[in-house]
Amino acid sequence: MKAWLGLGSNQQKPVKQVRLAIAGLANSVDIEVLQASSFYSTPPWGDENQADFINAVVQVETRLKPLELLHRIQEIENQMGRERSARRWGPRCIDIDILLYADQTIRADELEIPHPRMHERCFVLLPLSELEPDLEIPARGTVAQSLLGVDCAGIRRLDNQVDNVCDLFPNS
Ligand code: A4P
Ligand code: MG
Repeated sequence: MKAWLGLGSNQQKPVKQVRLAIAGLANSVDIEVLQASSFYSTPPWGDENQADFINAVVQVETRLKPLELLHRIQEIENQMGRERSARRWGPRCIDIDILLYADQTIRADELEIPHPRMHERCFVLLPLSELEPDLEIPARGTVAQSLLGVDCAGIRRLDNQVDNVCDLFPNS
C-alpha cells in the first residue's frame, strides 16, 4: 500500500531531525520511502508561542496495516527522543503523522485517516502539492483545491532539501 506521511520538528536542529526521521523510515523493515518533498520553514500553527517548524512530507510503500504503521512511526519518534507533553500543538523534536493511507477513511480514537487537520494546514498541503497536486483527500477534493483555501503566509521552501532520497543512503 502507498501512504503519505507528514513530518515536523521545531527543536534540536529541526532540519537534522526531519532528515533523521526520513532515514529512520527508510531503514525500517516493511517501509520503503518512494519520494520526499522539499523542506519548508513554517510559522507555528495552533500554538503560536514557539519556534518555527521545519515540515516535509514523504510517500511510502508499506505492507504494514494502518495501525501497524502508526505504531512503527511512534517507535521511530520514541527512538528519536520524542517526549509527549500535555501542551497541545506545542514544541517537539519530531512528529510523524499519517496523512493518507491508500484511499482509506478510518475514524477511530487511535487513528484518523485522512489526518483530520491536513486540509487546513499549508505546512502539509504545500509540500504535498509539490509532489502530487492532483492527489485526492477523501471527502475534501484535491490537494491543489484545498491549498487555495489556506493561509500560506510566512512559509518558505528551503534550498537544502532532500532532492533524492538515495542521497541519504549512499551505501544502500
Ligand atoms: N492519531 C490519530 N490519527 C493520527 C494520524 N493520522 N497520524 C493519534 C498520527 N497520529 C494519529 O499524537 C497524538 C495521538 O494522535 C496519537 O497517540 C495517535 O494515536 P502525538 O503525535 O502524540 O501528538 P501531537 O502530534 O501533538 O497531537 P496532534 O493533536 O495530532 O497534533 P498535530 O495535529 O499533529 O499538530 N505547526 C507547524 N508549522 N508545523 C507542524 O508540524 N504540528 C503541530 C502538531 C502543531 N502545529 C504545527 C505543527
Ligand atoms: Mg503527531
